[in-house]
Amino acid sequence: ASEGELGLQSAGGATMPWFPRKLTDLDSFASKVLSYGAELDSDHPGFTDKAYRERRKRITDNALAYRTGMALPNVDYTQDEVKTWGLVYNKLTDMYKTHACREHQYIFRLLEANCGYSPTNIPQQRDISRFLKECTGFTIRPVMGLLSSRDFLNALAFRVFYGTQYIRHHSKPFYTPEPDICHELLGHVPLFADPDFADFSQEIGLASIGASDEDVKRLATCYWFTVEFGLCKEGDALKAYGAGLLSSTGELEYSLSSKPELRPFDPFKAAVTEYPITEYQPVYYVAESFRDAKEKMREFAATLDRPFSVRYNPYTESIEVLDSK
Ligand code: HBI
Ligand code: FE
Repeated sequence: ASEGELGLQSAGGATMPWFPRKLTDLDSFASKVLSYGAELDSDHPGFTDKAYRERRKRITDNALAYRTGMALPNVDYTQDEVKTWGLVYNKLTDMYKTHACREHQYIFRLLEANCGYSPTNIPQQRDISRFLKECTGFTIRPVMGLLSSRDFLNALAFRVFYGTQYIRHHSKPFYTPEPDICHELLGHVPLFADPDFADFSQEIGLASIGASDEDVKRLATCYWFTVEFGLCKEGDALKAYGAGLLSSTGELEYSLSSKPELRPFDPFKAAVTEYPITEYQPVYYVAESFRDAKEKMREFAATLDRPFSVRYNPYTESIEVLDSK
């Protein structure tokens, strides 16, 4: 097998995992989905619903056809889809007042004013991406489903977020085993408009570029305990900023109850903490602030085993490799 087939490339005599160098290199990722991809696994509520599967396929075909520079595909959501969205939207936005961090609450109002966020309308990626670009330079692009940790994190180095465009099955409006628009648009999108959070996310992304499989796993675990399930301090109070919490009525309530164990965010510790993926988290990490989390993440990234360092050049929209650390 050639190096290309093995996903390796060489530079300066060293072999490193392949990684995207320019924005258009991300085009190939949309079709590289893991389990809940083209075919749904059997524990998915939509597994036996033929109409749901066909609908989902039509939406993911958009992602398959999308290329950098094209207009982002709009989806004409059905009344039933909007109804599911409305149920989730109303219940979550009610809880945000007391449970969401102030950044999320502040940006959520901007999304209502600028991007069509409302209980009776599902916002479109095109409007969201334009908004995020103006706030922090982040953009969103469509994806067919779950990507590998490496592909997903590598895109964050470019300030690119892969978002699904389909919605969970209507039979279980408050449950989904995979990301869907409720998770992406209500949970993730608001924080990518916050400058410190955007920096933090890109920091994880840059560290993942050309990293070993072990280091990608450590970074994905940090991502899990922050971007997905992070809590943060707000004076004496605790608030949620993780998208997995902000898109789950049940876990959002639970995470701020006295039940789970709380630990101060430390990427060296978080990176090697075991976690369940099908039940509520027994442990949450609490960040002092996004800026503090970013600085800690940078210190952690500097200790990872990589014979080169990288930076993102926003003018050329490409990754530059710097030979020595
Ligand atoms: N893929 N499409 C998509 N969306 C995610 O949120 C996502 C992913 N792949 C991996 C992942 N998240 C994380 O659990 C970490 O492994 C990075
Ligand atoms: Fe997510």
